[in-house]
Amino acid sequence: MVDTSPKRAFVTGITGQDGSYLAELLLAKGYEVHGLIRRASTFNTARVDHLFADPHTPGSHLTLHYGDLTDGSRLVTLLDAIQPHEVYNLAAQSHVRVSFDEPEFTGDTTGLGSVRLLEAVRLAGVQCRYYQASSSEMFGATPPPQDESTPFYPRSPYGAAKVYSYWITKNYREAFGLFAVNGILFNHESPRRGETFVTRKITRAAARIAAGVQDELYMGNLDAVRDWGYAPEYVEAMWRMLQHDTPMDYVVATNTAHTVRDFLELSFERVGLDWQKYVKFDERYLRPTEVDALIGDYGLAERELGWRPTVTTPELARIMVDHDVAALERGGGHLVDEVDWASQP
Ligand code: NDP
Ligand code: GDR
Repeated sequence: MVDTSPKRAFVTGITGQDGSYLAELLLAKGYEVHGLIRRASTFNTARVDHLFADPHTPGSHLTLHYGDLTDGSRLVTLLDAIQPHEVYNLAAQSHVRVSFDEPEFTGDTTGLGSVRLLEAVRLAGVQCRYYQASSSEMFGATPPPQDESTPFYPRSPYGAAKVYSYWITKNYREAFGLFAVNGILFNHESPRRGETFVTRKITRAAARIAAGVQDELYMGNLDAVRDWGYAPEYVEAMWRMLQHDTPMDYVVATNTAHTVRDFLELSFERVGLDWQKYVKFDERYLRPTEVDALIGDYGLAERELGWRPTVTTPELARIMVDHDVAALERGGGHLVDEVDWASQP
């Protein structure tokens, strides 16, 4: 008998930037989506609230489950109950600077969390395809351009934890025949980017300074070079990796390079300001070891998956600034408004 029920996906990190775009994509494709959320004393689902229908409503295709990547037995129970066709492991302590403050927690979540989930897949006997959110931070000190054969040289507890997750994913593919892939994604941003990552910190400040509600912006290393793409396009690449006939690891990037200084200029220009009048240096935003330059090569993803980016870094800066200006005019629209994020890492 032909199974006509919708495909089921299990997404960790669904409340994050990528998880929310991936959930949108999967729901649009007709999937039943199950997301893992952490229990917190405040609501942490702002990025997916627009997708969430009352579970009592017929036709609700998004279900959220409490759990945590540090709780392996819960992952087994959940996977056994859901029996997903696809598992996307996006959850992580994802802030590089914070990983120097919380190296052990970062290792536990961003590193060991992956093996807990892979073990849960195995122990629950789930027949599924598995996506691991690997990162260009694994390349660290190895000079660009970086592709799938570039050696890893991580420069932070975060990068080191992601290298572990990369290899354990590959090992489960080879040892147990699991269809498991690593997407090695370079920096990707959007209006849903967390407020303490550099692009959003800049676009949000540009909007606020232009509106007269912020006077200055404290920053760290402006010379760092990054390959910044647009998050909604990158989650499409994740999905394509799991639809391919063979499990392989892919770099996802734009193959272009800009400095943090360039991003400041692009963003402040959009609101008609000269960034140099407002930006000040604060050493608290420096990292003990920095990743100087990340520039990807997405050739393999283009050849094998037919994936290519369309949004350039300058266009990305415009999208993000315009969003932050509009949100401010509406008198809100931020995930969190009352905190002085300019003083956060
Ligand atoms: P975010 O920081 O926006 O989201 C991280 C998600 O992980 C949140 O949903 C968070 O939940 C969840 N999470 C954190 N710790 C745990 C835990 N212990 N158990 C369960 N869930 C947890 O990250 P992005 O969306 O930007 O990135 C998604 C993934 O891709 C991450 O693994 C990141 O490291 C990786 N990556 C990101 C890149 C980028 O440029 N954005 C590039 C390359 C890789 P909560 O909301 O409760 O905090
Ligand atoms: P990154 O992103 O470390 O590349 O990790 P982030 O935006 O935090 O930093 C990019 C670069 O900007 C420099 N920088 C600052 N960064 C922050 N956050 N705040 C500042 O004030 C500041 N000033 C300068 C940084 O030193 C760095 O060089 C992101 C995360 O999403 C990871 O999870 C992901 O794996 C990688 O991208 C690819």
